[in-house]
Amino acid sequence: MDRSTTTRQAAHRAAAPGRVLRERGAQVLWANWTGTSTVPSRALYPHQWSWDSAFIAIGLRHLSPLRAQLELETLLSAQWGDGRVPHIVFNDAVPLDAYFPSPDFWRSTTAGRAAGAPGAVQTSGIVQPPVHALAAWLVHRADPGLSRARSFLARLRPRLAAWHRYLLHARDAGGAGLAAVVHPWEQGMDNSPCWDGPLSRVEPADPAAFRRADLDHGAPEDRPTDLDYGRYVRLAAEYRDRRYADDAGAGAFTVEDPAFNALLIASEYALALIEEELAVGGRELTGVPDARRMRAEALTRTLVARLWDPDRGLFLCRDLRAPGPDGGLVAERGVAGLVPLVLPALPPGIAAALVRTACGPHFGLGGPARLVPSYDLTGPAFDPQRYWRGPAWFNTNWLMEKGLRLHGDHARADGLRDALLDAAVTSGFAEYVDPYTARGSGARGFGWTAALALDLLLDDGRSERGRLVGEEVWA
Ligand code: 9WN
Repeated sequence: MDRSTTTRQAAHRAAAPGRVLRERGAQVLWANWTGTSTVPSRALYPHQWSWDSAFIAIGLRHLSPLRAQLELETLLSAQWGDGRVPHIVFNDAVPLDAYFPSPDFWRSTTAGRAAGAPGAVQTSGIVQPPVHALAAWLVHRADPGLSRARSFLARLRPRLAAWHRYLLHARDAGGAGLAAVVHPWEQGMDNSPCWDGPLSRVEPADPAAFRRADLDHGAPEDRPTDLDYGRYVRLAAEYRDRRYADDAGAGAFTVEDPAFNALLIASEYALALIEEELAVGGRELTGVPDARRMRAEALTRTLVARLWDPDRGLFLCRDLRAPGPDGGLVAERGVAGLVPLVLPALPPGIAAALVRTACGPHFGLGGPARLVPSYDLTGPAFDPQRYWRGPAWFNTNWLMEKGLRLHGDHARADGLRDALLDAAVTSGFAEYVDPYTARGSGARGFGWTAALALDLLLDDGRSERGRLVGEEVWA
């Protein structure tokens, strides 16, 4: 066999897993596409979710830039008048009992009227992490010609700006400049042990007053407990009954979270790029992008001042309802505390400390853990199977990959990327996996798992294009 034949065969072997991932990942995204957006999972989550759609658009842009644009347009067309982007946009063709809490629980068109909920579509009244400007910029970059022809960024920009304004003003419950979440579902890592303390003050709703639909599709040991659900329902019902008003001090659960705020800051940088792109040929946005970048840097300093724990070497959540004038930091190590690694203006000493923490005994990256777990491997509440109490999730690992690369740690980023691609395919695009074994749990054919694996496969950050996109957004 000549040398060129063996080289060709080796190249073929290396390309094969990529081909399988591309085909199967695309199948998941096509199967979950509804015509205007993508469901996270046909069975467990049969509507449109906010941060899922942003992550899904980031992967979808490689397969269909048009669908990726539609995904974000559909979500943002359900934005409320006060700027909030709801965490669920309901599909009225789906039966009411397919998901709980359903539209008749949230009652957005009546209870949300004062806050400007849309009349034509039903939504939830809480939010999720603001990954949308970041997604919009990456989607634009995938096909700038199509984006300009459809005025994609011009139409989205005012909505994205209003969304960030809402978070930075209406949600600044602590008065320091960071956005606070008022429900664990808002932060997206629903039953993280970080919430056990803040949630313990919430009286659970009567279990007879609601029926969980998630247990029709998910194993109870993979899902939050009934006690957690009772508290989620109580918090959401009280917010609804206050007509979704963001009166500082009203809600029993009010937390500043490092991942939520880091994603807001990353999206501020992306919005600056969007404004720069739109300013070409027009004068109305001159100076705005620079002001936005300065704000992103100032917010990074505030994040460090409010949430950095130098002893643990990671960011913590601040429970604004804990005793004390400024609440208190929650002494639990969650992956949310590592996510600020995506920020370019992080002091170098803090970025280095975050990488050490990720690779140390609590998160095990490059050691016993194949993927970064959602919670401290040595923590008292660690459970490798239960939802956000230990399993590794693909969105947080994708963010860690970006953060490692941004701070120049390409070897670790490459290792994490390869582990993520492998776990995505072998688990059947599971919602989450055991961090040690990568055995899948939760839903299969999960939207953002497929999308973000495709993104790492097709725009791996090592190509010239990947580097350019990454540097523009994150540097
Ligand atoms: C509540 C859709 C969502 C994700 C969240 C994840 C899970 C919902 C649920 O599913 O939350 O919003 O019913 O458990 O925790 O991050 O956006 O995929």
